Order: sequence, then C-alpha cells, then structure tokens
Amino acid sequence: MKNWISLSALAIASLTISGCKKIENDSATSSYSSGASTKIEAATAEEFVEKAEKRLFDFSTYSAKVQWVNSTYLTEDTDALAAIAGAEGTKMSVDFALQAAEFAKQEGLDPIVKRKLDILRGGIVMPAPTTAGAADELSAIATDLQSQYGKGKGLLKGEEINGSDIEAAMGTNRNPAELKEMWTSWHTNVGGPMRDDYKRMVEIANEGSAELGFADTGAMWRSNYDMPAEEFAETMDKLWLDVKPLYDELHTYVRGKLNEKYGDAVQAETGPIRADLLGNMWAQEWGNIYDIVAPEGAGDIGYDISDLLVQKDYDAIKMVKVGEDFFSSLGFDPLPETFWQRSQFVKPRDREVVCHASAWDLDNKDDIRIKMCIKVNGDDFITVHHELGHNYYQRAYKDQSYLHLNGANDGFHEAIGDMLALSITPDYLVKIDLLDESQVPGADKDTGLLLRQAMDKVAFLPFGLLVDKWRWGVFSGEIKPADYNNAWHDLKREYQGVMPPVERPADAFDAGAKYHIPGNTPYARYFLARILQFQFYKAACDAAGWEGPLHRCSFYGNKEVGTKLNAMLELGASKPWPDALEEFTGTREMSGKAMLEYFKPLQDWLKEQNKGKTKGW
Ligand code: X8Z
Ligand code: ZN
Repeated sequence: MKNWISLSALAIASLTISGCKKIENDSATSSYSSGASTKIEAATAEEFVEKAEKRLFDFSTYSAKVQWVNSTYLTEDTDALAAIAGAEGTKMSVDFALQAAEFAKQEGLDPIVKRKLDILRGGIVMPAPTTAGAADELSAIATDLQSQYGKGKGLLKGEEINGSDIEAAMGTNRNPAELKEMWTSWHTNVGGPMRDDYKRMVEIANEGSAELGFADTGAMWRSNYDMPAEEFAETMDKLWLDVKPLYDELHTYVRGKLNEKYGDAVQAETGPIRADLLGNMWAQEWGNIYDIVAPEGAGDIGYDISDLLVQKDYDAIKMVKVGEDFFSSLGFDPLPETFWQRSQFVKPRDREVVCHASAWDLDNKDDIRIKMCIKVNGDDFITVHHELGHNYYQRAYKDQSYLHLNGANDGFHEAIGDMLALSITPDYLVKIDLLDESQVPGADKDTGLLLRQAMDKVAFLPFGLLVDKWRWGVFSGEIKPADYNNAWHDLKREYQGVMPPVERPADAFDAGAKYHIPGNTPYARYFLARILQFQFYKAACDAAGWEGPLHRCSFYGNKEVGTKLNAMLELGASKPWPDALEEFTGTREMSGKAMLEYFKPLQDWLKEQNKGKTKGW
C-alpha cells in the first residue's frame, strides 16, 4: 500500500540474488494476474527469492497504475479499485514474508539471499494478519484515510479552502486570528474524522506484524536499517542530541522576534511558540517567516526566491525544467518524454486529487513521474528538486533486481534532491538568470543567508524526529487511543517547543492532519535525510574542490560530482547503507557534523543574540 507512492514498487524493498537475471518486463503486457495463488513452490531459498521477485515486480507495475489513477482522480470507484489492489499486494507480500521467514532459518545461506529474505520479511509498511478479511479491511481503511486527506478542506475568513491553498496561505498570512482559524479548522476537519479508523488500522497492522515475528509495527519499521531495531532508535536520539543545541538557539531567537512582532498577547517572551505563527501548518519549516526574523542589515539578503520566480514569470513546468537542468549539468540523462506527458504538475481544476508531492516509478524502468500541485513559490521550488531526486535515484538503480530497487536506506532516498537544492546559492541563481549579478549578497549578509536556511533545515529536525516517536508509541501501545491527541501535542511541545493556538480537545486527532499519518508513510526517513543531505552536500563540495564557506558552495555543472553521485545511486539497496555512504562520503556513519559545520557561524551569532534571554520552554 503506499509503497509505490513516494518510492517505487512495493515498500518491500527489493533484493536480488547475485547472478539473478534481470527481469524483463513490458508494463503494457504485465504478466500479473489478479487472484493468483501467493504460495511459491521453491526447493531452495535462492529459487524462492527469484520467484518472489518476479511476482512482486509484475504486481508492482500493475498496482502502481491503479494507485496512480486513484491519487490523481479521487472517486469512490478509484478508491474501491485501489483498496482491492492494496489488499492483494498486502496478502501477497505477507505470504512471501512468512515463507521468507521459514527459508531464513536455513543454515549456510548466501548473504545476499539472506538479506533479501530479511527485506521480504521486514519491508512491509502495513502488514495484515492472514486471518480472512483482514487485508481487505486494512486496505479499505488505508485507502479511505488517504482519500479523506486528499479531499480535506479548512476555513479562511469563513470560506472553504483546499489543502494546497491552505498550506501556501499559512506561509504568507500574518494575521494571527486568520492563522488560528486556518490551523484549527484544518486540524479539526481533516484529522478529527479519522481517529476511530486509525485506531482500527493500528490494531490490524500490529496483528500482522506479530504474525511476522515483530513486537509491533513500529519495531518492524525500525528493522529496516541494517542494524538492530533498538540501535536504530538510539541512533536517531543521538543524532538529535548532536544538533539540539543549534535548534534551541534558533527557537529562542525566533520566539523573541515573534514576541516583538505580535506582542505578549499573541506570543509570550517565554514558553513554547504558538504553532500557527511559524509559516507552516505543522510548524515543521519556518523559512516562510524569514521576513519577521531577519536581523537588520545582515539579514537583508535582498531577494526572496518566491518573489524572483514570480518576477521572472515562472510557471510549474519552468520550475521542473530548472530542476532537470541541475541534474543534466551533473551529467544525468534528461527526463524521458513520458515524464512530461504523464506527470501531474498542477492541481486539476475539475477533480479531487492527493496534492501532497510524490515521485513515482511505474514500470521500475523509465516511466518515472512526479505528482504535485505546484505553486510558484520557494517551497515548491525546493520540493520540485526533492521529488526529482527520487526520480533520478529510481532511474539510476533500475538495473538492480527487484528487492534492490530502493534507496540504501529510506533517508538516502529523501536526501538526494535536497542535497542538490542546498546548491541553490546566490551565485547559482545568477547562473540560471533568476538573480541579477548586482543583487548577489556580499559576505556581510552571510548571517542572513544562513538564518534563512536554518529556518527550514534546522527547524525541521525535532518535527522529523517526533512524528515517528508518536507512531512508534501508538504501535507499541505506550500511547493509548484515548491519549492519541494529548500525546501528539506533548511530543510537539517537548521536542519542537510549540503549542497549538487554542486548547485542543482530547478526542481530536491532530496527527491525522499531517499527510504521512493517514498516508502511512514512515517519517524517520525525513529526519535522517535532514542530516544526510548535509553530509552528501559537503562531500560533493569537497569533490568539487570548493574552498569558501560551505553554504556558498554550488556544485552545479560539476560532472565529477555527478559521476560520484551516480555511483552511489546505482547501488540502490544492493548493499547495506554504510557501504553506500562510504562510496560517496568516505565515512560509514550518519553524523550531524557536516550540518553543524555549515551552520557554525550562525550558531555563534545566535548565541550572542540570545545572551540574557530565557532559553527553552
Ligand atoms: O513528504 C515530503 C515530500 C514527499 S516524500 C514532499 N516531505 C516531508 C513533508 O512534507 O513533511 C519532504 C520534507 C518532509
Ligand atoms: Zn520525498
């Protein structure tokens, strides 16, 4: 279910046996046949894996088409078809996972086969038990939740406003009453109705995870990082502690500026920040309120990407072409003609769709697409690069066997486009004719440039961490259904230091107002990506021989970087992620060091600014 959404194929990461023939597949004549038995007859683990990969490959190309049509045309009928396909996928992948667990008990397995068996067993996002009807019920709920989110509406000045419009309006509106209205209506309307179904879905998925030998679904999600699940949770916490001091300084500084702008009645000088004032519905990235926090002089960068795009008459296609051009400059082949014909770039006027951006690979080969509701603004300019990062990754590993058609880990997949977007420096903007040479901010504006970046990149970190802290707690039962909402806001307060603009009822379901909760997209990946993208970026800048301050580096046009990057991407999931990381960065550990180096001058500056202020919340 979901798997084919942001990434390709089944969430079952792919695996290949060494020596396994590349599976030829013509998507137009996919050999998938609905309702076929999902039991595989195989004498050896190798044979089992090879047959499973063939079956999954065929199913994924069929299912991706169904999911695509559903996501780009939400109706009762397409929901029904998507639910059927989702249930079939779940049944098949659970059956394969159970068989894989049996084969995995054999002694002396080829390590690649063993790893593929683990991927088959642990790579299902929402497993159902084998009980009759369970997969159908789970898939019906999951499809319905995603559809409800896609159709979600909020209110602005008493008028209905759709999801992509309200997201953009949260970035530009500076009226606290209207921000509160949008925040509250969105959370109440979108999340609220999902609560009971969500609870039921969790029960079913946990039963499925238990049948596969996992303590709960969260434990299953954490098992996909080439290390023991407990170690993965510790790794996340450790990475967070490395970067938390930087976040704390940013929080204190931003809270002070919001207090100056709105006054004590709206934003107090101490305590948590009111979540709707930060320029984003989930307070996850704050760059949209840079105008409020920019320090006089040094903060006057002189341009804003949203304004530049509008001034230069950009439209959605032009934004994507610029993203493609960046990849081309590194030596990657242009996007196929079908990408331009089949992608959804803007919100269709005549129907409901899932607007939340995603990148697709419909045939595990060349039929790559993005699905977005692009607005001409800075956020979507970055998101276009983000999505293209997924597509270029997918294309780079397309010759891997099915179970290796994936990122080294899911954080890698989320980090590639963002790494390129870090290269959108003032000098780069001149190169692509978005900025005039005379407008390039001098070194005296470095604080402003870094603060603008930190508002998006650093601000995101605690949110990236807490979404799955909440979900892991929900799956493990530590967070009971009656506490779903309070636990969500407790975590938001604890990690982000933000609070809702109004008291929230305990029976609300505010987590459901964030796409990835009804969409069942694991979220730890985005936290990892926030850290990894700086590691990748620094490695790319080193390879390009950059010697200035890290944040001024753009590796646009550097073919050596492109070649090195491609070497990592084409591995897909064929090796444990530390091998892929080493391939590109020379190190085998995920680390916040590169991010901290990037922001070091800002962190020093923030400390100065915050002297004498109460820190924390
Ligand atoms: O969901 C996304 C992408 C699609 S994979 C647009 N992101 C996260 C979010 O929007 O919450 C990218 C950044 C974090
Ligand atoms: Zn993504």
